[in-house]
Amino acid sequence: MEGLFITFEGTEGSGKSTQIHILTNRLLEMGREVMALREPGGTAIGEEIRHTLKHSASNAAMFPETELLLMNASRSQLVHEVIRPALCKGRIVVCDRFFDSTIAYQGYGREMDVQLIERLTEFVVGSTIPNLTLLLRVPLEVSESRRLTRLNSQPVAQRDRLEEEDRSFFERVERGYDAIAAAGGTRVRSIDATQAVEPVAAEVWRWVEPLLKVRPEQGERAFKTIGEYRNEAPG
Ligand code: ATM
Repeated sequence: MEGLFITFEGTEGSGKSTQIHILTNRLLEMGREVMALREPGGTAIGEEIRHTLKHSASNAAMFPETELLLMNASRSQLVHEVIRPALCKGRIVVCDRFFDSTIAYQGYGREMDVQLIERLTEFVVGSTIPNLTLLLRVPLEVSESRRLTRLNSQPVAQRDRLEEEDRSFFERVERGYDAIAAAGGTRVRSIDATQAVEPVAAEVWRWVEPLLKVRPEQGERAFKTIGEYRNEAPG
């Protein structure tokens, strides 16, 4: 039995958490087995990495390369420990951010080599690729005001290194999401998240519902087994 893998993407203030909450509750009410995860994080190891990336007292010295590798270290743990086993059991996995965030934030935001990031992603996730990615779009001004409000109200101990970046960084992240929307084919669906919560939830459901109907019998398999990789490996 194969599960369904759905990711949410977008900048601060796009309402991802609210929409993930609404969607997972709806699926649970239908009697589906659902797991809601987040990146970076989602495992004990991943949550420690998340703390290092975002809140640790010494993280101001972090280099972009370190950031890229830590994002992927957290992802590797999540894929192997949680996502693949859950999909194998036929569960629905809903994840707040996945590899598209690395393209947007490290590729475009940090201006790192996108092709290198794609190769690294392939190494880390293999063919554990989301069946559907919902990209919630809000203008830069909306995410900026949400981010600045949070920054100014947070105790110093809870400061978030990534949210301290300047406007030009987040402008580049937006351009990254534009590129992901343009290149993502039918996997990536952009939703205007400036609308009220309910219309956005209805649009989310419009994309999710048809995938529920074709699963598990007719759906594409989300990933290969380790054994299949070994069989394909040269030599
Ligand atoms: P949230 O869980 O609050 O979205 O924070 C995660 C942060 O990590 C978010 N930062 N901001 N601003 C996006 C960032 N991030 C990356 O830079 N690369 C990644 O690959 C992922 C998964 C997240």
